[in-house]
Amino acid sequence: MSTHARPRIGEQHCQECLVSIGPERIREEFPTLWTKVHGKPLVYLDNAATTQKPRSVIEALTRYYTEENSNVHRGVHLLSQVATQAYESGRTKVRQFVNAAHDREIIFTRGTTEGINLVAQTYGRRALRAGDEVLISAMEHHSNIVPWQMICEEKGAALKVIPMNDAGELLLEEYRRLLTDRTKLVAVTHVSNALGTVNPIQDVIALAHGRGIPVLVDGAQAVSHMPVDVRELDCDFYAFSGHKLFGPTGIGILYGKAYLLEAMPPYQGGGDMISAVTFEKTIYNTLPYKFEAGTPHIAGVIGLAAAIEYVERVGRNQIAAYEADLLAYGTEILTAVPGLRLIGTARDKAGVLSFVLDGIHAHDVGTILDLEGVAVRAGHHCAMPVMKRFGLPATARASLAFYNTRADLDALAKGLHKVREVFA
Ligand code: 7TS
Repeated sequence: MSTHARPRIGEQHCQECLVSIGPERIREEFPTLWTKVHGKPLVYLDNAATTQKPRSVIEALTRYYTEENSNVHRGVHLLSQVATQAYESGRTKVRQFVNAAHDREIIFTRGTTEGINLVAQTYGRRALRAGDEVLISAMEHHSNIVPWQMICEEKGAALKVIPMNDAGELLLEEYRRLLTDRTKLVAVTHVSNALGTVNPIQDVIALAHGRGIPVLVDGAQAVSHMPVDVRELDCDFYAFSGHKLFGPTGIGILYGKAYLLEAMPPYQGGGDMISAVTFEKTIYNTLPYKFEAGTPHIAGVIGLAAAIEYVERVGRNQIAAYEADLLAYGTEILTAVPGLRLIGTARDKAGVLSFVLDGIHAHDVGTILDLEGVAVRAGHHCAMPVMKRFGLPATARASLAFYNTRADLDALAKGLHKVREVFA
């Protein structure tokens, strides 16, 4: 293992880290990438499920619990003030990261799933009447399907689905046709976790706004791969998870436009979300606290802030460019594996390589790759309707991050040849 005598990323090299330093240098910052599995060096290609954490994130968590642990928004004592300051500056960091206008538009949640449920249960509950419609896409993760089904069922509203083509691209003409006076909300993923498709989210938003319909974007798979600017997108809500952005699990973000969040009822009741309570009536707190009942994941916010700092030091444009090259290389070498079919061949893709091997179940592919040290996900990827659309029970999926290398993809291809040998 490295002794880390050399400077950390960003300490001396601020510009074009990936290009000037190279991914091998970056890999040194991620301790889990050095582990061995089944006696083989780990080749981690399951980044869509969760990403590994750089040392700076781990150290921020340790420092908080070692030196600063205290509850926020409560104490007059010093540690509570320190924790509150760190927590709120984490909010500012997130606000800057997505270029939101105000800190109060940044709500801390447990993750993407909770952010979407929050909007469904508050905005959705207020806005939906019998006969109304919520419009989602055919490539949504279950997190952006089930919360809408639940509230639609309760309200007698209907869930409508924008179809996609065989490459995994949304059919925008169909989308246009599905937008009607009954549509009360559009909820679409920025990047598909099962296919890698990058949706033309700006067009999706503009078309909905043309009819006065708000749009929620599921950004779980986007924020780690590309710059995201919520004001440029003009989305009404944008949800993502810290753990897919090199930060801790259990922390997520819901961005919402202030005027919408102001008008929404609270999600959960409890401490911190109130400004005054009597047995007769409660006056709710202002934004963002109205949506943050109870002691929040303080360490999670601090770790997420460190993760964002790390990603910014590497550079989001550099990450996007590097991963585009990696994806092109991966596509080329996987296509050369006999009997392999890529699922998800959109023109605009992020680092996801979903595939099936002729006559071999995805779980067998995943299990044999695991024995070779190669970690991929095999299954429906919490997107069962996507599997149904392609007539498959499951796919194997390699998903990339900026610490992956061409050597990782070579190891994957080699592993796949092994899989074929085993099943020959
Ligand atoms: N939306 C998308 C597009 C996702 O990919 C995921 C998680 C979620 C929502 C839910 O995020 P969570 O952090 O709240 O769980 N996707 C995956 C995946 O592809 N493999 O494991 C989790």
